[in-house]
Amino acid sequence: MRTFLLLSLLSLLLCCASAGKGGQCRKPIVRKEWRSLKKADRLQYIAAVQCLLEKPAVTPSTVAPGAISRYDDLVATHINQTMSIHFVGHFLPWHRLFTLYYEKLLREECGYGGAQPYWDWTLDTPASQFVKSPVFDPIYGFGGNGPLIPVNASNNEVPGRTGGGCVEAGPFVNMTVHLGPFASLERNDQCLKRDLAPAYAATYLARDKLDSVMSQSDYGWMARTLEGGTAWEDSQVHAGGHFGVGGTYGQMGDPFASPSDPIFWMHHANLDRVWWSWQKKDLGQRRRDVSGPMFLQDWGNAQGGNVTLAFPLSLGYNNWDATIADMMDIRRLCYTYDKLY
Ligand SMILES: *[C@@H]1O[C@H](CO)[C@@H](O)[C@H](O)[C@H]1NC(C)=O
Ligand SMILES: *[C@@H]1O[C@H](CO)[C@@H](O)[C@H](O)[C@H]1NC(C)=O
Ligand SMILES: *[C@@H]1O[C@H](CO)[C@@H](O)[C@H](O)[C@H]1NC(C)=O
Ligand SMILES: *[C@@H]1O[C@H](CO)[C@@H](O)[C@H](O)[C@H]1NC(C)=O
Ligand SMILES: [Cu+2]
Repeated sequence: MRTFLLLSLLSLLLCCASAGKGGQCRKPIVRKEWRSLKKADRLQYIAAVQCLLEKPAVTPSTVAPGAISRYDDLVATHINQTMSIHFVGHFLPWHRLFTLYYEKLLREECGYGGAQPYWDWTLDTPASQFVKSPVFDPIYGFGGNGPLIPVNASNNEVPGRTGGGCVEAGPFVNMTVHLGPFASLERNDQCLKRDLAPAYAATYLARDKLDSVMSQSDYGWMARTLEGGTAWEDSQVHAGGHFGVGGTYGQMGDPFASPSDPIFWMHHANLDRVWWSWQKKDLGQRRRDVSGPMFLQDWGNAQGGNVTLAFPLSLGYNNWDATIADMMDIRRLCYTYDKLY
């Protein structure tokens, strides 16, 4: 008991020395749903994203020739770690850190005054509502679909996909994506593509899917239910947002380069809100509950054990590392959500 106390005290001290990732928080910033933001705030957020797209990268071009902008630093980090941050116990903590860092960059390097917004996709189902989501608005949103590109037999067809070409409207029509597809870190200039799949999205982003995540009693199964499996029919809310927006050809459907689409952060902020909503139902217990494999889909722990609170999380060249323990309580990270599930 005494050792435990000493250790928690020590970790508290450590946390407070590393600016921004913990310590005293007088006034947490409040993450809100996109459509509930004032229009001027939505435009300010989009402007900050565009600012990040223009700032120079910190990642050395020798390791990632395609990392041109400060925004690309994050895409490169995600690409580089894709095989070790998905289908593992630290999937949610790593993405909590990743989204927190993005929010920090928008605020500290691009003058954004608010918090990272989230996209509550349950508000955009059934399928007939999906494309009308305020998130896809061409002025006060991220723009919508690309034109329909027939599927190439060598590609995996997302059921009910409707686009696949370069986004046709909105603030990111002229965005140049430098990285991807997939694991490549080479420079490969492309447009931003979307391939909306409304029926798929509506199935996997619906309230019943969310409820099955929320009703799990331990972290391991909650996280696994949220992330789903690797086949379309095993999809869950995480896949629903990625393939519902990215389909077959959009960056959101690329497990490696998905952060290339600025909608990524809206989706992951909402997944983070799902986790925090779940934690808040029994915070005493759930701010310490973590499990699941250290290695990709190693559910039987054949390659290694489960993660623990001490497990390290890294954002690579962004030089902003943490442990799972640091990510367990958002009150220490100085943000909150206006509403919980
Ligand atoms: C990718 O990860 C490896 C191993 O951690 C590291 O050596 C390399 O510098 C990383 N590259 C990028 C672009 O982050
Ligand atoms: C199908 O896609 C592959 C890989 O993207 C490409 O090499 C090939 O040329 C495409 N084939 C057709 C018929 O478009
Ligand atoms: C995109 O580029 C075209 C051609 O340069 C320009 O006419 C258009 O205004 C640009 N759109 C946006 C949203 O920046
Ligand atoms: C590893 O985590 C899973 C949940 O993902 C859990 O069911 C299992 O009991 C854990 N294994 C051990 C040895 O704690
Ligand atoms: Cu990811």
